[in-house]
Amino acid sequence: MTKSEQIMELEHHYGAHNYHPLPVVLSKGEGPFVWDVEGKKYFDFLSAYSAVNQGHCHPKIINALIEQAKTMTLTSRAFYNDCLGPYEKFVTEYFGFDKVLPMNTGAEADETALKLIRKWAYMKKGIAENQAKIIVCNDNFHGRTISIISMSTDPDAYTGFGPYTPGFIKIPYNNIPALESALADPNVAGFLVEPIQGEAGVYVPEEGYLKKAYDLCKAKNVLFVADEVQTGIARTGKLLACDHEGVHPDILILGKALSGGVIPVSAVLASDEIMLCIKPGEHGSTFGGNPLAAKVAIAALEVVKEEKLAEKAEYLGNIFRDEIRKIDSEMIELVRGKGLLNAIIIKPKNGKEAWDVCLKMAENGLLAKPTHGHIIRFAPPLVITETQLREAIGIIKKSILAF
Ligand code: IF1
Repeated sequence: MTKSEQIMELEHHYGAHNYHPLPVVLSKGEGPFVWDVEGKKYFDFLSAYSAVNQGHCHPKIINALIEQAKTMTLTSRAFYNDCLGPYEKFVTEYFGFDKVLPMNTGAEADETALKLIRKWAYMKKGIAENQAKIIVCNDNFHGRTISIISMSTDPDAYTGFGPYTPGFIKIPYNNIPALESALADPNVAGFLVEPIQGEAGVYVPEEGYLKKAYDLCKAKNVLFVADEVQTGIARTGKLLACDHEGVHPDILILGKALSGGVIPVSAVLASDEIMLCIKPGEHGSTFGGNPLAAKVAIAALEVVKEEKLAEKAEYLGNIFRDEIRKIDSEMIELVRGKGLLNAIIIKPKNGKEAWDVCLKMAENGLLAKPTHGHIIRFAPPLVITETQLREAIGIIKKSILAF
């Protein structure tokens, strides 16, 4: 057996089978590249689902991690530490909010947002206890916890995990009339939405959808809550995907690239009016806001500005979509996206489909993964150069035309 096969066998034998990875065993990452255990080099066009926007092992972020790791890694929130306050100031000023509640994973941040919406509903909006409702969109993805999958319309995400958390109203995405009628319910406290639906296959709503949705929520005293775990941190060509429409969400949910993919760091940002609804002892997390996370997140966010990653994503994303659309193949049904969050909808040909295209691209030195069978998401680290991007596009073209 090759070393890759040996390692895949270990995972198969000793690990839960909750994923079906491409048969590639990675061992090194640097910038837009990863290498497998046999030493083969690939362009990483998944970026760990947009967690590695700053590139694998960015020196500035790794150095921040190493320096802090030698000093103090975790205090818990039972005590103060000298990293959290400065980070809280930095990140709230960076995104323009009064306060931040630091957590670790995206799902934890989404759950925190759900709790904040409900607390605010009872303490500020005056909705009767336990009656608060939250509007979510069909085909959403916000994480894997029980309450989050209770919002899901994807049978793979919720089947067999019931009973489900009540209090969610599901409406079609990118559908203003549906939102308008759902907002008629006086017990609605919040609207939780992804500015672009990543898992659904990079579903970009029509221009103006977010702004109209925001305005309708404000007119009904309903919180507009943006889950930017995947679309945030420069991925779509702006610091936040909401910035494309000048929408400042009432609650902002961040994760993934908030740490540059170095360690789990997530955050919920909001105004004092909303955030102070949670009192001491009503929410928390052992690792939330730990010194390592604080230092790593500051470095990761500084890299975004210093290297102008949002501007790069905007410029390179246009090149990507233009060039892919020029490929003359009936397998390419549609190319869509914003910045460097893009997807190709693949039409099966002679029984070959998205998975086969991904295997062929891997053979040719580029890693990407299908979502929902026929859609391939392309999300390289935002540090990729134009030359490297054009080389990667060549690999995608060669791979698709091979069928
Ligand atoms: C998996 C998907 C992407 C997210 C948004 C919250 C979370 C995610 C918009 C939760 C996480 C990850 C989870 C990972 C694969 C990946 C994913 F395919 F599952 F949906 F990116 F599209 N909000 N997305 O995208 O953050 O708790 O994972 O830190 O679960 O397979 P997390």
